[in-house]
Amino acid sequence: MGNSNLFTGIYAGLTNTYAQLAAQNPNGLTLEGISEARNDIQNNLTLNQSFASYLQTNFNNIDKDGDGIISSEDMTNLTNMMSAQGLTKAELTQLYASGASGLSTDTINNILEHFDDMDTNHDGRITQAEISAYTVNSARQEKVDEYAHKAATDMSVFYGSDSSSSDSGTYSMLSYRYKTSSNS
Ligand SMILES: [Ca+2]
Ligand SMILES: [Ca+2]
Repeated sequence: MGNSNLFTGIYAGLTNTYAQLAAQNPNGLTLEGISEARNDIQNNLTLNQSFASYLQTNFNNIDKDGDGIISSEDMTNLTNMMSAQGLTKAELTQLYASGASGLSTDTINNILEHFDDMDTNHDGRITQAEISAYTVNSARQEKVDEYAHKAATDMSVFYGSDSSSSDSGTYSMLSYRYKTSSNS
C-alpha cells in the first residue's frame, strides 16, 4: 500500500461531485438541489449517485454553519475532517462502492476485515495513518515469523541428529559445547 493515500479517490470523487452539483445550482447547493439533480435524467450518465447520495444523507453534518447551503468551504472542511479523523466502516463501504474511489475490492475487503485491529484509537474511524501503521506492523510481523521459522529450521540443521554428527566439519563453538555437554 506504500505511503500513498488510499482515500484520495474518495476525496476527489466527493469534491468533483460537489463541483458538478454546485455548477447546476449557482445560487447555492441546497438539500433540495441535490435531490433534484439526482432525479434529473440528464444527470444519469454523469452524476455519481454514490457520492451525491453521501452529500444528501450527510447534508446537515456537512453544512456546519447551518445556512442550508453546502459551500465550497463546507466541502473543504469535510475532506479535511475525513483526512484527519478517518472514515467509518459505513462510509468506506458506501464511498468505495461509488466506482470512482480507485479502491480495489481486495483492498477494501482487507481493510473492512481488519478494521477493528487497524482502528488503534478505537474511535470507529480509520485513517490513512492507522492503515499505514497496521501495514508496516504486518510486514514486520511477517518478517519476524519468517525469521522465527528460519531460525527453527537452522536450529535443527545446526544441532543435527546423532546420525549426521559425523559428517560435519563446520560445527560452531555453540554446537561444540552442546555436543560436549550432552556427551558428559
Ligand atoms: Ca453552509
Ligand atoms: Ca481510528
